[in-house]
Amino acid sequence: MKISAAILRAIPFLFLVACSGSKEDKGNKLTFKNDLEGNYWSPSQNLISFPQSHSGNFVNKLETGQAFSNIFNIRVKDISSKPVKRAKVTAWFMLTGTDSEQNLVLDVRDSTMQNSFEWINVDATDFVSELNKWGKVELIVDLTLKNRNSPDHVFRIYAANGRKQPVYVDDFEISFEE
Ligand SMILES: [Ca+2]
Repeated sequence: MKISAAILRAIPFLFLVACSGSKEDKGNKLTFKNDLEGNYWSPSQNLISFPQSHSGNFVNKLETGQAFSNIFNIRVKDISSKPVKRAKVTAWFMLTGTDSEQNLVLDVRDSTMQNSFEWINVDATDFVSELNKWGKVELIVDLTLKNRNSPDHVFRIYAANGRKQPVYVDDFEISFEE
């Protein structure tokens, strides 16, 4: 499902942030996690306390006008000095109705972050069939295609919903393989 151009234009300019959350080096796999218990990565106003959180007390609540989760920006050359070949992004989603567009996104941006080369998404409904229950959503991207892993590119990773029925998101995990 495509997110509307208006929403894409509404993405605020975001500075590269130092990675918060954990970075574990497991051989050739580099992993970044965010359980949203703090306002890690590019902070989001859509971080809320939620009794049915997937972890801890906090989640992102995404709906019209509050479309974006906390956002992870990383320059490709800051991931590894070796070429990164594959990204695996997972997050937990809870859907509350049918009027929502629940995307998990890896946006390949230029070095200034102003321009998107490629917007790669997965629709959470491919993974989550029941409303009001948590389901794990997975986006796997081959970074060797289309020059995605050029060292100066920036990967921007987030969840979004620009429609009126709320989507809850928790527990991001991003792994890059060399
Ligand atoms: Ca949480």
